[in-house]
Amino acid sequence: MLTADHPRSAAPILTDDPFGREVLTDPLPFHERLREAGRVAYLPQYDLFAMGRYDDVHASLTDWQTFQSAAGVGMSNFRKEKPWRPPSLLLEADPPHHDAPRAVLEEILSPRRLRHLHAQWLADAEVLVDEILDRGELDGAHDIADVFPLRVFPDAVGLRQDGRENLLPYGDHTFNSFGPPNALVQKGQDHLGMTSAWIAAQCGREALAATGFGADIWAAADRGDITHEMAPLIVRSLLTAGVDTTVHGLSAVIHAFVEHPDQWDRLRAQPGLARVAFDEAVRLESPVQTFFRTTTRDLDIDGVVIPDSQKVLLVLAAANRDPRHWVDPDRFDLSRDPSGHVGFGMGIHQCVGQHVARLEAEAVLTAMARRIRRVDAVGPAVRHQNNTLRGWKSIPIQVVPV
Ligand code: OVM
Repeated sequence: MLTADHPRSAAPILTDDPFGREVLTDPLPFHERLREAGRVAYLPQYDLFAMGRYDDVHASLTDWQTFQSAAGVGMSNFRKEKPWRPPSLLLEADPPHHDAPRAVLEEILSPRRLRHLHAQWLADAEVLVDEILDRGELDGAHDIADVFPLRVFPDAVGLRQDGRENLLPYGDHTFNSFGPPNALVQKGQDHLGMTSAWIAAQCGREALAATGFGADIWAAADRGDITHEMAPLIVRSLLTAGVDTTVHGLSAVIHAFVEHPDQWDRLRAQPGLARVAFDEAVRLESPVQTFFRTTTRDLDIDGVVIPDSQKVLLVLAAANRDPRHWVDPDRFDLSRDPSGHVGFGMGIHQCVGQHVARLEAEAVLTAMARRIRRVDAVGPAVRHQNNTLRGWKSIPIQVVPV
C-alpha cells in the first residue's frame, strides 16, 4: 500500500475524485475502495482525509469536539477561506453558538408539533395519486418526488406563492457548493444572485404567513430563545435544506420500489411499513452522500496522523452500505431495521428536519400503497448530478391501479 507524502501522516492514498463525473455517476466502487483502504485514507488531489467505514463515520459525527462544523461542512475551510454566504447558524456552527438555534428549530419541527399536518398531507398525497393514476405513465422523479414536497413544505413554512421555483435551484447550488468549485458549481453561478436575493427576501417576518414554521421561528425570537438577528438565518436553513433533500429521498424510495417489486407487494400488504421503507431507502441511497468536518487537534487513528485543521470527508453513503455493520447491505429490504443509518447524520447535527421528511414520505407512500398495485419501469432512470446529493432526474414508470 502506498503511503501519503504528508509530513506527519501515513495514510493509504486513494486517487479517486469523489466529485468527478465517474464517481458521481457510480459511487459504489469508490465507496468500497475507501472502506477497504483502511479506517482513514488520504486524497492527494484535494489534500483531504476520508472515512467510509460505519464505525469511524459514526464516531466522527458523534465527536463534535474533535470534528468541528464551524469551519464548514464542505471542502472549503472557513478558517482559511471566506464562505460564499453567511454561515448557517445550525449546520456550520459548533456549541455553544449552535445550541439555541438548534433547540428552537428542534422544538418547532418535533413530531408532536407536526401532528396537525398529518391529515392534510395525507389528503394532499391522495390528490397527487389521483392525478398519477389518471396519467398511467409518468416520471416518478419529476411528477412525484419533485412535486409533493413543493406542494406541502412551502405552505407549512408560510411562504408566499410566487417565486417558489427558486427553492430547488438554491438548494441544489448549496449542496453543490459543499464540493470543490467544479463545473457543477459553475453552472449554478448564473442565476445565483437572483435566487439568493429571493431566498433572503423570504426570511423576514413580513414576508412570512402569520402561522407556520417561519412565524414560529420569529415567535421564538420574541420570547428571547434566540435573537431577532438569528431568526432570518434560521428560516434560511429551512429553505436551503428542506426541499431538495426530501425530493431526493422520495426519488430514492420510488426507485427502490421500482427495482424491488416484491417489496412493493409487502408495503401494500402492510402499509404501516411506509416509514421503515423510507428510512431503508435513505440508508441504501444516502440522498446526502457526504459531509466534511474539520479537525480541531492532531489525532492518531491506528498510526495514521490527521493534523489539526484538516478537512475530513465523511462518506455517509459508504457507511450506510458497510458490510462490517449491515447484513447484505446492497439489498432494499423492508424486514431490515435500518435505524442507526447515518443518512440523516448522527450526533448533535443529526437532521433536524427528519420528522418532516418522514411525514412527507409516509403520506406519499401510504396513499400510493392504497391505490397502486404495481409500479413498473418503462425506460431507464436517469441520475441527477450534484456534488453532495444523490438522486434521480428521471424515473419513467407506469402505475397500475389496484
Ligand atoms: C442550512 C443547511 C444547508 C444545507 C444542508 C443542511 C443538511 C443545512 O442552511 O442550515 O443540512
